[in-house]
Amino acid sequence: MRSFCVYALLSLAAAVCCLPVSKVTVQDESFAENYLKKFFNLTEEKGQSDTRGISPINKKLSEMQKFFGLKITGTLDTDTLEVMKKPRCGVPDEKVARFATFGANSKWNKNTLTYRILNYTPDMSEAEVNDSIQRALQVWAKVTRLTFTRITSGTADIMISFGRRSHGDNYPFDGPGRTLAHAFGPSSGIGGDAHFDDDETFTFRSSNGKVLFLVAAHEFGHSLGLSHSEDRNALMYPLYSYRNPDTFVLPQDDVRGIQSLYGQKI
Ligand SMILES: *[C@@H]1O[C@H](CO)[C@@H](O)[C@H](O)[C@H]1NC(C)=O
Ligand SMILES: *[C@@H]1O[C@H](CO)[C@@H](O)[C@H](O)[C@H]1NC(C)=O
Ligand SMILES: [Ca+2]
Ligand SMILES: [Ca+2]
Ligand SMILES: [Zn+2]
Ligand SMILES: [Zn+2]
Repeated sequence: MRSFCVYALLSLAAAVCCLPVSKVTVQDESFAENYLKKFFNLTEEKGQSDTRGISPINKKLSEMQKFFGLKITGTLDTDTLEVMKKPRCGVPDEKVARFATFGANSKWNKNTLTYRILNYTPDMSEAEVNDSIQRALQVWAKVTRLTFTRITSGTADIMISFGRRSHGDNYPFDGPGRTLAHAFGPSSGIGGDAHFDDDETFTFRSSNGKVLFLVAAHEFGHSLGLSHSEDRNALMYPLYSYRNPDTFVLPQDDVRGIQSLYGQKI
């Protein structure tokens, strides 16, 4: 009897240790489908597989895995799911989808732009928000001839606001986590505007929350016409990562990108 118990315990332990650490659930699958629709222009999830049996979802999963430097399996594995759940920018990663939805012009045809802060987040003081936004724009002004002038009434090129869920465009935010902000490429109207998800906690320089300066500097890259970079050190990489805002220097990949649009500072 005693030996049977030990055996039963051992085999139970073996069964537990051999289960996958985390398993892809049905909810994960529909989450992944929405992610691919939002960021990689997945349009027909139930579409025809091609002659090699590859469905539109498998194809988009491979594209996404390639973009993020993951192992290209074309299936929803746990590494892929993990990247999908990371905090990120709301602008699509795939070029076609990005240009159709977030502004078609590649650049402003003027070097003097205006910005206006329409409202404030309760997470930080007004002075901290003003300062974060101003420094985020200077990141781009430092390496080009672009200048940014703040206005406090009327319509600016870059209208900056904080909002939750549905906030007046066709791209509602998603509550706490995942999407942090989005911005529209150069054009009139909503073009150039940057929106921040106020279900996030924004900070001045603490790593305990999302540093507004870093999120804003990334979004203003879009406001000026840049798209996402696959270079994981670039500011224009779509996933958020903390960097010390006091010692921040614009990475080379971003300098090259913005100077290809607006030239160098002279
Ligand atoms: C998305 O992909 C489809 C093909 O699946 C293509 O016809 C369409 O132009 C793309 N849509 C956008 C918004 O880029
Ligand atoms: C922040 O900037 C606004 C103008 O956008 C200004 O009215 C306000 O006084 C500033 N707040 C602080 C605390 O500096
Ligand atoms: Ca605008
Ligand atoms: Ca969010
Ligand atoms: Zn972005
Ligand atoms: Zn928005």
